[in-house]
Amino acid sequence: TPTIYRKDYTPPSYWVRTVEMGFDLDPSATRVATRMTLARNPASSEQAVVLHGEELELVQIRLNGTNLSKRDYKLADGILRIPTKAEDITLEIETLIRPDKNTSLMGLYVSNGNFFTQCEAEGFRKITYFPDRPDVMAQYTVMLRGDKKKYPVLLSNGNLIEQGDLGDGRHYALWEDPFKKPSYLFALVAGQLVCQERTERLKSGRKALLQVWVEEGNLDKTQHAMDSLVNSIHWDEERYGLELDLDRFMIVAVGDFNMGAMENKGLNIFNTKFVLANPRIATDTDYANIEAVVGHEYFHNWTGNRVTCRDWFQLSLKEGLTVFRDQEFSADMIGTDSGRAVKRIDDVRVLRQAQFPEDAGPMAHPVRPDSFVEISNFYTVTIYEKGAEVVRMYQTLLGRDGFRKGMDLYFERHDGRAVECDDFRAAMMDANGRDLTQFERWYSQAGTPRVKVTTSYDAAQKTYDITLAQSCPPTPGQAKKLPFHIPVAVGLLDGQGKDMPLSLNGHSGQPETLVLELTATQQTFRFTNVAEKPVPSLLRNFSAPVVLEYDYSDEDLAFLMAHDSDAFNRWEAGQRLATRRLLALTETAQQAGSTLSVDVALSDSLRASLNDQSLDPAFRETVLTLPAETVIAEQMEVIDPQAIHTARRFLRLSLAQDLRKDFSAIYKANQTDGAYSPDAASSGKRALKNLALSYLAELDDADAHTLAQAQYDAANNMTDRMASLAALANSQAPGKAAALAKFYSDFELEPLVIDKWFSLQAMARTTDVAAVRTLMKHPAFSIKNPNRARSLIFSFCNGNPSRFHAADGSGYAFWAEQVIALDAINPQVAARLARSLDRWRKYAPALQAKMRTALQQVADTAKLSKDTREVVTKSLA
Ligand code: HT7
Ligand code: ZN
Repeated sequence: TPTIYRKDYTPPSYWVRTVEMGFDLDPSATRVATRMTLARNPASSEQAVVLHGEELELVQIRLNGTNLSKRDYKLADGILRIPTKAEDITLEIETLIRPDKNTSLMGLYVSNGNFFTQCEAEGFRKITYFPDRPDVMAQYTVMLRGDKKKYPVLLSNGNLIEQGDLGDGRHYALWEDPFKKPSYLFALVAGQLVCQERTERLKSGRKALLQVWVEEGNLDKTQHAMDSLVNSIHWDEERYGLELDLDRFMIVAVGDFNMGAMENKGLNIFNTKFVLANPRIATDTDYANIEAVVGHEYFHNWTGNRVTCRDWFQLSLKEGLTVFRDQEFSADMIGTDSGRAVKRIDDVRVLRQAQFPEDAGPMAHPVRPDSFVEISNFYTVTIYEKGAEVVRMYQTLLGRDGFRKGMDLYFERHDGRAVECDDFRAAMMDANGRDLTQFERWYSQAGTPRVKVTTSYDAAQKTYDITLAQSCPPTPGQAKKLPFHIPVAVGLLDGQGKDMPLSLNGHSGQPETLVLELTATQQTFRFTNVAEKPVPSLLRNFSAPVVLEYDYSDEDLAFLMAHDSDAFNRWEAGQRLATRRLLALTETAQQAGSTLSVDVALSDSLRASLNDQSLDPAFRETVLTLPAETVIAEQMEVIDPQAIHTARRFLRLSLAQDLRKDFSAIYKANQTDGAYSPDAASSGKRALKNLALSYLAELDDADAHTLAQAQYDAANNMTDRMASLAALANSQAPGKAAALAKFYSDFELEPLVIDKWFSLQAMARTTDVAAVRTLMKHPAFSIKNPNRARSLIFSFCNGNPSRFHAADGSGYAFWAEQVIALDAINPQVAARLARSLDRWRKYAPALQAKMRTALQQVADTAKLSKDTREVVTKSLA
């Protein structure tokens, strides 16, 4: 299979002006009739119309009203080429497709008897022959026809123009999208669905109809998604001056979906996981995720749809920007400074747990990749989360107002167009009169930069020097890196823990945080009038996606934890302290016959934060949460999953012993009485209370069992229920099996809750491969449903490292089996699972050998999708 290179971009030979589509919906034979008008693109030298098509039965092609025979076109390797030089042409194409056999969930497919589409990135070509590339933008009119009883609801993009009966038990609906769009934003939905709707007044005074469509029986789970949509609409009006451009905006939930959701113009299609919520079935995290994903898809309406990508190498142009926007939206919805900090911490955690490893592994790629085999493999944490960090750095460098000016100019210049990441950067530069040429390297160079900091204080001169030195490790295809433009936000704390006023290079009266711009390999910044030797607070609010190295003493870290005015860095100091202990414990755990021990200094610092009433409960919860096993793993030369697990468990147990009384008091003090509400204050209290429960559960004694069981029995919401069930599942509590069984029977009819049930067990300490295999035999398990496969198989392979990396290699053999099985059903989902062994070279030789065998077993499979093949080939390279 060929590799596609960014440098090979060529413009399309023909533009498509209008598309009229007719669908005769039938699960086993849907007829798709397409009529399109095309115009020659003078910028192309190709003398042919080039159309993509996959898994289609071609019934007929007509060019300007004349039937074409096989001699008139060439069809090979998914490309239909019709030689012509004509300026304007009309093409009519009829195809037949089989949605009921479509298990890849790309193109048109059936889920629970209803029809759905997923066209991004290259799914439209599974519906009809078309120039399926994002720079071809056209206006669509869509006629849907189907059985009235089986498919009472017929939806597509844009406005409903007409609907009616066709006699013969069938009916139709005609939809027209007033905006031109690339084919990846096309959507249709048909089936038995019901909706919650409301009319909302927009900033200009116009009214828009908002709908959330779900299967019958789920209407009582749509309120939060609707509220989130309304909040998103008004947030984009206020923060960016962007108004909804349609009279109707629909969200539809589907149980079979490869990703989180899809921003199809005016007809967003969502994984049920990111729509359905009520206190009975959804946790606080679910509520927050729904708000974020509804926001994300809605914000795409401008950043992605109105201005789209020229080619898929530019994917982060829309995804990085839209993730940044949804992060800011969620932060604003919480509203408090402390809430913003917690959100920032959560986002940085994702970056460190998932993106840093990607950037250091065989699939590392720049935010704007140079090549790919299968674009679906590039919907990555680098494109999304690192891309969002890159966008955030513009804001850090230019300020909020400067960033807004850049956004305004971006829309002014590019509305209705398909553009590149460079165009976004140019808009930011030009709107602010700033040279951001070097900033381009954030798009072109992969790898996580390291910034090494050294400081020196001159008491006589009262100067303080901060020297920043940057480097970036090699990544596939990029041995050497040029220096990045890195904003490093710093503050200096005096002996009382107060921010010192900063004067840099003679300029005094600066605020307490300054953004140093590191552009060379090494630079020194001299602060003057520094009255005493400060403790530096570096990379405040995580101002750049880098690894920052500074030789803090334990005392400095405890001091920052207690005093830093930057909440992110208060948290960060605690994480550094804990990481130090965890790495030392891991090393000890690797030596046979050793006993683990830890000093009380960490407990003392954590106790102070735990009991600090001036801090929000949600923030305290983040401080008391130890770095994840995967984060510790990234800091080791050679990863030893068992030793990391032993070390982390040991530290959690010692903290539970040292802070037992404190945790008990916190548990009691943070009860949320009354009706459930997912607001930030209540969910923060629950988070802290459940953190206390999880530490107390480490003691695994009768008191802890009773506490967890009592919470389980009394819970009036899913957050408390899941937290107590997890505590029981990871313990030796006598009631553990009964609680798991009761949970199942109570929620048997709620697929999203049963996903949680599988997932919780997959990640439980006692769950080994044999137990996962047993769970796979459960009647509720199906590998065909992505959510279910993720809840069990992915949760085990990615979320239970010590069991997955069992010394006998049984986890890897299981992984290979599941990748191969999934690949035959759904290549995208299989390729995601294939990523679990990415970092195999980082492990001890004995494990490496077994991982390699498993990877090779997948690679040797004859009929493997290009999705999975790309991942395993790059892993083994
Ligand atoms: N833009 C959406 C991408 C997406 C997707 C990509 C490949 C395969 C299936 C997919 N479903 C959705 C998601 C988003 O970022 O909003
Ligand atoms: Zn997106």
